[in-house]
Amino acid sequence: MTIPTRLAWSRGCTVMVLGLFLVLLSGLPAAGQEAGEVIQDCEACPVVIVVPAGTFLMGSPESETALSGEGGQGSERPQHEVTFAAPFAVGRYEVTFAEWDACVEAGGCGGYRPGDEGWGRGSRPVINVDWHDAKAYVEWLSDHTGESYRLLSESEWEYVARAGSETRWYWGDAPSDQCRHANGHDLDAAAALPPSPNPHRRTTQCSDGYVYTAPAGTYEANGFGVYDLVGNVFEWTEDCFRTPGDVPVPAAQFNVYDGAPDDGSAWTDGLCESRVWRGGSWGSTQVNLRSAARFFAESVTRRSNAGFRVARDLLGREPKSVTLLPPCVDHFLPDGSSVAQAETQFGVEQQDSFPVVHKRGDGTMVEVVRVASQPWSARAGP
Ligand SMILES: [Ca+2]
Ligand SMILES: [Ca+2]
Repeated sequence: MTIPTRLAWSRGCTVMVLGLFLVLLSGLPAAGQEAGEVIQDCEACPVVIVVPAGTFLMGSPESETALSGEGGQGSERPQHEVTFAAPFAVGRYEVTFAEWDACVEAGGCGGYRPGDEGWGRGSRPVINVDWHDAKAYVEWLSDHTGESYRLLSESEWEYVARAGSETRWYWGDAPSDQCRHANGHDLDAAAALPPSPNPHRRTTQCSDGYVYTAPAGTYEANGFGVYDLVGNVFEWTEDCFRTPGDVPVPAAQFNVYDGAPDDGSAWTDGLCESRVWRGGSWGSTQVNLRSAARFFAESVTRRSNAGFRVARDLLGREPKSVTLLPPCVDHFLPDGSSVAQAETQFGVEQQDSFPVVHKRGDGTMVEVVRVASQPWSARAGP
């Protein structure tokens, strides 16, 4: 069902309850949103695909990074379980230039038109966007569609990338399979680009056909039906980069994931001047295309090897802010009452406000929060 987005209550406790059924229905995914379902909210919008709820092991074992001679080492440990209680949707592809340019043409994204380095726009992933640019895009997309778009949390990114796999790469443990699945630093890139001063840098012995960015979806999808997670462009995530004590020390010495969220949420109390990049890029060698590999960059960094991917919630938007009003336990409408009945009985006005409704019945309190121009969210308590 559709919850009206423009309805607002007049004020505080003078106004009361919609039916419990409204609350419960607003907290559930819309019918038919099953894992694997593909959604596109507008012609110029990114295509997203629903990934299932589940639990996975985030990070890498010591045996994995010990082989590499480079890479994240302690920044990927300890391995820890993360559980996603509900399905969510994720961009099947990195956000493309066409999608970005649609935002600009519609007056969003700060009017910023990032350069394409002469590699082409259209279906190529957008590049030269920093974290704030990426945030501006998902904010515009949310406003444009009425849906809740955002960046992925870092754990969501790795959960989606692994798609149930526990191997170094999501296609297995054989690096030579890279070129079927990802645009990385391949033989073509090794021939075209200056040699790296890094002695550990090893070119994968295959050709993927692209030195720089490849059009979205050029390679095989992973187990969740998502493309280009690793390679092509690094992908900004919501998470702040974190080191013990927030001191930028060599990550190899620490279990950086100690204290990380286990519910799939973003970790945002670290060094928030820097945000986490995931997935490696067209310039990354095989070790940096591993599912567990982590990177970070200052949030104002615009690079030709970094873009982003969107996530879309299925449960309605999170409130941007909440103003709690005193609990109201009377002036109920019966369960199942309509919005129109509430309007009539309580003189609801068409204005933005921040109502909170408490309903106490059968020992259960349900708190309904609505923020201006946002759909409902609900929490049930004892
Ligand atoms: Ca390549
Ligand atoms: Ca990527």
